[in-house]
Amino acid sequence: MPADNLPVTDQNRADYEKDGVVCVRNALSMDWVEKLRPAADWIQQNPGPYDLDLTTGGEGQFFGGQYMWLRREEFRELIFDSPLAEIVAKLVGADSVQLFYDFILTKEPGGSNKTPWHQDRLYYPLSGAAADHICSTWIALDPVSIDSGAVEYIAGSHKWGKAYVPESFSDDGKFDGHDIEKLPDIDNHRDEYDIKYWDMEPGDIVAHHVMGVHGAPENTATVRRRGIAIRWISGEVFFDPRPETQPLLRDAVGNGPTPHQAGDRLGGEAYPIFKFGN
Ligand SMILES: O=C(O)CCC(=O)C(=O)O
Repeated sequence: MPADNLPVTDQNRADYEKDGVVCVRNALSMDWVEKLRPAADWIQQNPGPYDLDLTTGGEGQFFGGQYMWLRREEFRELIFDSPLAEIVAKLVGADSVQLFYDFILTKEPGGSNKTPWHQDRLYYPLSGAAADHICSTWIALDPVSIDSGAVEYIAGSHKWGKAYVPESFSDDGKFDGHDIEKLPDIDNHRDEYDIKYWDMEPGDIVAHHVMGVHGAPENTATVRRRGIAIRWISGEVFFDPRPETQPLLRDAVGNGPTPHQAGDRLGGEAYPIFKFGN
């Protein structure tokens, strides 16, 4: 799709800058959604080395798959052939973006898993100034409402100037014990924050900034909630396997398809760069 036809408006760019989060409607066509849905389900049924069953209770699974594009052609096409990379470049005002990884978060109906309030930055085994400006695109594969687990974002939290200790999505305490500030108790003080979420149609995306605080309720609806979150870097980042980072990501970057040593610039075939002239 030529750059002029991208669904990113000046208002989207201004909102992303101000709030650290924005919904871009109709970013992907239904052809993409229909191609990705069976691939998403295949991944859930055939978990790979970086995937996680995040379920902590209730009837429906909370599944987290990572690096799907290395295992299924449909996800590779999403990265290489869809307008997504260029949408992100336009949104963040960069002339190139680099893939970090893709992540699917499927909440089946009836699950009791909340996604805890968290900030993504310290899960990532990365350093460098650009690591503080990664952009995530959460693509809806199903109609999403707050009842089915729409992700909620605290507008402006990307400018709080703080990095918080990661929270485990599966409530297993794996990030406890690090001497890093914890997020405040948001749920008991919701009226003190500007919390935003969007009812989404399949193909809509929400882009959020890596320092932005977000979380999601359990899926109490009768429909599935499949979202694909893709992480995009603009600038140089380096492998930094600090102990509080997400172990599977540490393993993927350190020992995965393009292995890195601590201090290496992220690169190689598993971390492709897409160039545009914005
Ligand atoms: O889908 C969810 O429940 C959470 C998504 C999320 O935390 C993310 O994309 O960073």
